[in-house]
Amino acid sequence: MSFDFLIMLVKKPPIIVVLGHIDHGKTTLLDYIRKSKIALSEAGGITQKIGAYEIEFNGEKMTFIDTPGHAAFNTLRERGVKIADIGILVIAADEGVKEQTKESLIYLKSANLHFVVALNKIDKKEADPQRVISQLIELEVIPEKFGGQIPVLEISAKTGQGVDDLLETLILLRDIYDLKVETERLGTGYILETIKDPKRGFLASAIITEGQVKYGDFIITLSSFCKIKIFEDDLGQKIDVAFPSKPVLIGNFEILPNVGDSFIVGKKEDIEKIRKELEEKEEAVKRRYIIGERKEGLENFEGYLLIIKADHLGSLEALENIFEKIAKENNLNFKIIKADLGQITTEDIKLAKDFNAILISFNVKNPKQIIDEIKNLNIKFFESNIIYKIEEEFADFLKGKEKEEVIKGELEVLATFSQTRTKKTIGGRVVVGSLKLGQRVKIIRENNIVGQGRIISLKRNKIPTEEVKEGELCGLIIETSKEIFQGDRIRV
Ligand SMILES: Nc1nc2c(ncn2[C@@H]2O[C@H](COP(=O)(O)OP(=O)(O)O)[C@@H](O)[C@H]2O)c(=O)[nH]1
Ligand SMILES: [Mg+2]
Repeated sequence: MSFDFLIMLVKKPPIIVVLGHIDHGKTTLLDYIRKSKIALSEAGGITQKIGAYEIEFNGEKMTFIDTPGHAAFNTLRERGVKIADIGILVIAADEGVKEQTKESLIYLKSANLHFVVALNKIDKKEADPQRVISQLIELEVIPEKFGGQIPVLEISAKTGQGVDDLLETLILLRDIYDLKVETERLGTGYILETIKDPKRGFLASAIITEGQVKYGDFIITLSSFCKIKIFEDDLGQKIDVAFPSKPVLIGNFEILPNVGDSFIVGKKEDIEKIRKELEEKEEAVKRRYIIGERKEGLENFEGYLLIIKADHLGSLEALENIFEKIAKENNLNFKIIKADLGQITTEDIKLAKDFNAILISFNVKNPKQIIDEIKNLNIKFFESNIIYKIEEEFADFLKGKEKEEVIKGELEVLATFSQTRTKKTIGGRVVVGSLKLGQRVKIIRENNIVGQGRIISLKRNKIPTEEVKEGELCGLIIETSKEIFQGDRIRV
């Protein structure tokens, strides 16, 4: 039984986010859709980049989040906020599943986001969609054709092949999952990007998520407010009113708001009250993921107690999902007795000791004294920086398989030369063992592993060689996306 007629829910133009591995074609796809689906001549405007854009396809509107590297999207995600309704996971059909593909999948699943897979670059002769589909099935992403839930489409962001089918699928998903929104109420939304313009003052782009926002409205965020005197769409055209999912440019802010802030339309005299409301909204998001110390009811618990510390709310959410999955698949019992943000504290260590819990640290750098204390007290400690590897690493950890790492070779970086996105040219001296061409290496900075890569070129006295030994100087190219600095260690 639906009460739509009481609160006037209407179909929501879906907000779409494009995710996937670098160079698999996210930007090309966003550009293609923008160029081919915005009737510029009709609008008479010039697209302005405001972090998101709106298109109309078969009479249906939809909004694509479009910031470079999705900076605003990531900020929102780190704060545990979800604005996207549907994800497009772009995978280059010639390269297949890569690290960031797996990361994106973990995010899509933990955020419970509906998504489609776009097998891109289908125009290339190396494209092998069947192979990618097998990889997906291995990752438990089951395409519709194989009885699963996930639409998988072949596209070319370059030629546009399959893009209309993709857009149709997005609308279909909106309808299947019945995404609706309330419009007859005061507007709310999120700040995407902020702009300081010498002529127009403090501006921000935003997405409306509920209700409506009108020219002249007063909007309030936690850190700023604005009587709207500039109100434009992504084509730079003046608008009077904006409904949910619409990306807009808002001007006349008192000071620049923060990216990721939510806003509410209100009255100036209600600022204090509304800010309290906004604070409570943020608190509520936090409370969903942060678990204070839970020491009750553990007497008869059989299984592993976990204490999780992570870099941000988005990670906590993903971790809680991952541990749930590990527990289910391996018939294990986990209970999280604390989940919080930041470094490990002495309180965390005490809690771990008192309850013999496993202390888990994700993507935070802990002070040396803390690590020493953990070792001294023999606390069970699991650390990781790579979300998609946790499942495997944690399984190994539990099996006690963590063998002491044997260092076969290590080089001290004495100089860095050209650094492209994927290749770093460096020079250095071998300080332990030897390094060989083709070996996989870890990049170590201040005793922490900060990245991985492979030696794809090795030269001694400018002459290519297979191996360099302790004490020798050499030049090498490491295939890695990580930047390498003088003083880093390259470890085999
Ligand atoms: N042949 C072909 N090349 C593509 C296609 N989509 C993207 N590319 C190319 O792949 C490279 C990376 O694309 P880009 O959109 O920057 O990837 P992003 O890092 O995911 O944003 C660029 O050189 C694109 O021209 C496609 O469908 N076919
Ligand atoms: Mg890009």
